Amino acid sequence: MPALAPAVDSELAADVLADLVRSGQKELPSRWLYDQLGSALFDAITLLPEYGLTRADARLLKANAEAIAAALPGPFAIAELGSGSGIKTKWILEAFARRGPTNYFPIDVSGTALESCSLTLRSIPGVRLTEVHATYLDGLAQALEQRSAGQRMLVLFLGSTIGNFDFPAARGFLSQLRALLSPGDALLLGADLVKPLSQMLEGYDDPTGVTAAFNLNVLARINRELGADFDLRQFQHQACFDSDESRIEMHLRARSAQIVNVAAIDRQIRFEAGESIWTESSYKFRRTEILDLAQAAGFETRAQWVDDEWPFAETLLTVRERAK
Ligand code: AVJ
Repeated sequence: MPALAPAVDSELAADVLADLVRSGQKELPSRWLYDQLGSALFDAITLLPEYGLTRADARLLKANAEAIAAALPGPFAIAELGSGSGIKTKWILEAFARRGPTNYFPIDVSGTALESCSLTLRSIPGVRLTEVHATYLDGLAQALEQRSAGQRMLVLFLGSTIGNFDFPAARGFLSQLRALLSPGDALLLGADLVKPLSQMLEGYDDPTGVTAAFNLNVLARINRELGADFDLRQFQHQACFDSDESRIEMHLRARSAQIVNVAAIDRQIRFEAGESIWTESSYKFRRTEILDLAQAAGFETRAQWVDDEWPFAETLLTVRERAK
């Protein structure tokens, strides 16, 4: 057994090697933002007055839970991609559980996230909760195996997580999801909409600096988990909107030229002054784009609800019957 290999999260190490140690635009996949501290900082973001996304999502689910349940008659199991804090899901589960016993499968790669979601949701009368510790599509496949005969599946993909994918990836992901489902199964998709530029920028660069901390924490995580020596004070959080791509980008910009050592992979990362690491994309949709995306992936639109205060859409989709 090789004694010298340090214990590292090899996936993070692999991404740092592939996306940071290179010339051209440096990048990090946005999923690395969510360690325990990152997840706590994201929860704080959802409380910021400038970040209305999560509240809009919750308002829409609360106001339309009954309509969603009514649109999907018969016995349904519910699977949620990314278990979240669970609060938003409460309204949906209550609406379905009023009709009959409801199996609920929260799916997450984070054990901590699953635990906190369970705490919030397992006491709802009529809900049977089964944690699924897996990636989204693997977890959905597991949940589908566990549902009882005659039950259909409602998949929840809330909070505009779909916005982290670029369009081809989003279409690809929804097509794979669709391929796991059967006619009559449904998807409730939450997606943030295009809004005035200043509102979008404030939402991702708030004056209290919570989003900056959320972003910078990914460097602290690399320090903690890969023994790197990033000096966080030498990096600046930035958010910008690319209107051609219709996405907010978060970057960490080097305030000076510097060299960072990453012990676990025995590499150095060189930064020019002003060079950035691109850490996240948040696509902002038009209502019709969501419908086109869903259609391309083989879903049929049943309803769409948009919040009055903060442009955000909840779209209810079902799997089309195949034309024979
Ligand atoms: C959880 C991916 C929906 O893109 O708005 C919040 C993450 N990043 N502030 C988003 C996030 C910066 C969030 N999503």
